[in-house]
Amino acid sequence: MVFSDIADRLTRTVETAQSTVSEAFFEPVIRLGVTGLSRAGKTVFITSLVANLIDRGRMPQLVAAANGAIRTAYLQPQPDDTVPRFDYEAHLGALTSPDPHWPDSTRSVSELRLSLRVQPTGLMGYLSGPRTIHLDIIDYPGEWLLDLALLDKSYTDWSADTLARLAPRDIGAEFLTMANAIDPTAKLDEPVAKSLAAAFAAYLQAARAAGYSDCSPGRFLLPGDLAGSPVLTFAPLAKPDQTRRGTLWREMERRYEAYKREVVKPFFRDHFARIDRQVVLVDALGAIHAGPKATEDLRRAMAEILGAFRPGRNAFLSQLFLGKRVEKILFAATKADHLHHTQHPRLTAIMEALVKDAKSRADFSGAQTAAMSIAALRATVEETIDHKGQPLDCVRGTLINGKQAAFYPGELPEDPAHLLGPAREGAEDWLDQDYQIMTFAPARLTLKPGEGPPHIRLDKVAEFLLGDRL
Ligand SMILES: Nc1nc2c(ncn2[C@@H]2O[C@H](COP(=O)(O)OP(=O)(O)OP(=O)(O)O)[C@@H](O)[C@H]2O)c(=O)[nH]1
Ligand SMILES: [Mg+2]
Repeated sequence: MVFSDIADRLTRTVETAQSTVSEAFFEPVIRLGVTGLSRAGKTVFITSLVANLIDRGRMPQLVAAANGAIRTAYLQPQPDDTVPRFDYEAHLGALTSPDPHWPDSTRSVSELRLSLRVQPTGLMGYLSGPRTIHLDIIDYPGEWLLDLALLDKSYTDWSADTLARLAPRDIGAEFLTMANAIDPTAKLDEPVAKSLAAAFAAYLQAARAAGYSDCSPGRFLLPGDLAGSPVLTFAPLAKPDQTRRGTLWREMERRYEAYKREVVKPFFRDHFARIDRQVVLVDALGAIHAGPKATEDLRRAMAEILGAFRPGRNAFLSQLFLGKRVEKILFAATKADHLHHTQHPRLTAIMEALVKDAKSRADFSGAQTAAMSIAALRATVEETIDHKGQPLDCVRGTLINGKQAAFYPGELPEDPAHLLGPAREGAEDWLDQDYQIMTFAPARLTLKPGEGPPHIRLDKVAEFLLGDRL
């Protein structure tokens, strides 16, 4: 008895040791990139996705959650020691507090590791026992992907393009007046360089606030610890006939090149090139509300962003990827809780049309893609009201001022071309519709045990992105 007991314990110890060793070597990691232009909904998305993977009661369309294959999900220290941790607890705290509010704007890279303990289904799976899969989620600004285009552009070309885009916009007037008043062939004077860069950064902020998407160089929007450094103290200037050394123009050119080398390339090398699966969040409703110009601008920004997913496009990227590729890309129109569900297919169709050109090229390089309309955190309930004797499908929620309101955003067209056509042709306003948007506060939640925050289609998102690996 005693002997077999010892033998038993011994084998068990060996087994445990073996499984620890094999786990250390074979625990698969999925690196999931989450991006989108500023205010697209990245922080809310990651927070709600993680909360709903930990408590899976609202994830029926995620097969591994519905059939019980996922046993537990828990947060762990992330593997990259120098990347800030995604502040999950603070963001979830904001959304689920008794006085719920949206989390603060983030706009730099951060990371979170969620580990899933999964019992594979089927006999073989049962015999092999549960395994651990790590999901490393990386949140980074979409504006940083727009910066990829800079790598192909000289300072001369970038300046010409940027000035051409800025000129017809009212918000560009102040910077243009300043840029036209200075002499680019004069000797560099640091205060002049500084005030030009500040005026250019102010223009980019104003462009972002006005709903424009082409707000690159990305670090000008939120410079973090690069604020005030030479890599961020440049602005576009038309090329003069003479570009002697030591002149303002030459120094701006040098700093532009330094930005590419010291800021853009390290991001693509250290973060982007390691991503396996990607979500691109798009505030399509916000752009439609801002008007045809903002919608066309969003379409163009999407095309540029998606260029980053075709490594062949750029010699620097091809070298980084070395044949590896992003396996799946999901384009998600966020904040779909502003619409009654009857309009969701229309929003999805617009999303698909927005990324159509770029999407087919990404498909070509082998990535699987999909488009969906989602809400990471559902802040409304649906309601049909009587409007002049006709039923009107609305949503109801709490406004930021605490008042309740029923809201009708307008009817999206069945054919996306009815929006994207006029946008492409440069229309000033939408012809037959006015689209509204409202900022609802997150709803006050009373969650049952095992339930994550309410959402729209986050389970389908998770199934698309992770289902095949669980
Ligand atoms: N109704 C609704 N609003 C949302 C949802 N997700 C995001 N929002 C709104 O969009 C805003 C921006 O969301 P964030 O998640 O902070 O967006 P972000 O992309 O992280 O923004 P930055 O960090 O500034 O780049 C929030 O403050 C909310 O007002 C959603 O699912 N439903
Ligand atoms: Mg954020």
